[in-house]
Amino acid sequence: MNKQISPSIMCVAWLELKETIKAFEENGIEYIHVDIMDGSFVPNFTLGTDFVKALKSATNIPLDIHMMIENPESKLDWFQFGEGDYVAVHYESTPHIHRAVGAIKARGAKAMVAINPGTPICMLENLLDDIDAVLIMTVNPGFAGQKLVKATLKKISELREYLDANGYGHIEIEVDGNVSFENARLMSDAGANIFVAGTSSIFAKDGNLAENTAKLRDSIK
Ligand code: S6P
Ligand code: MG
Repeated sequence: MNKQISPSIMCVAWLELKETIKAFEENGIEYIHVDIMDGSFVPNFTLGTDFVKALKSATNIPLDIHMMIENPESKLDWFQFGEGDYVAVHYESTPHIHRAVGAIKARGAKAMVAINPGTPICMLENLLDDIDAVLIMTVNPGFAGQKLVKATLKKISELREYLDANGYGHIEIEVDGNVSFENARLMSDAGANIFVAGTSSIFAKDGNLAENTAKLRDSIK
């Protein structure tokens, strides 16, 4: 499967947003990961509807919108997205996860279901016919700059094996949280193919964006 990079835009130096988006384009970045938090499903607030709208008009890079909000199915309409974009909803965020997935697909976007480190992969079983990707959270959602929850590496390989063995080989696996250059290699070997890149890789202080992107691509090849 194609290995793709999805930088987490909440980690950007805000006053350099425009230049950073230009650098994403110059470096062939595949998605822009946009964290939406509601202060309830996760203990933080971040980006919202107007920011998504502004990003959509600033670049043709598809968005990878990570909804960390309660009952996303009732709020998806507030956000601008469509064909080519990914939208991830958390299994734990609603009793109506299947309805949320349907609402994303009805808009022509690709549906991803996210699971927290403590949620087992078996919870995805009855959603597999309807989704395009699974987002394995490799930290507890809410903040950038956290440490990898090691047990999630096993979840990636078990999920990849299960998908391939059961006719779901087309379903992509995204990983999010402490995707450092070292961890990205382990995640890639385990079967992940979309990598959310934040403070531990693409925005790391010791290199510029082009250098860090090249280093990350080398880790996941
Ligand atoms: C966390 C959020 C993530 C972070 C990303 C940051 O709740 O969903 O997308 O922004 O993980 O990357 P790093 O390398 O700082 O962990
Ligand atoms: Mg995220």
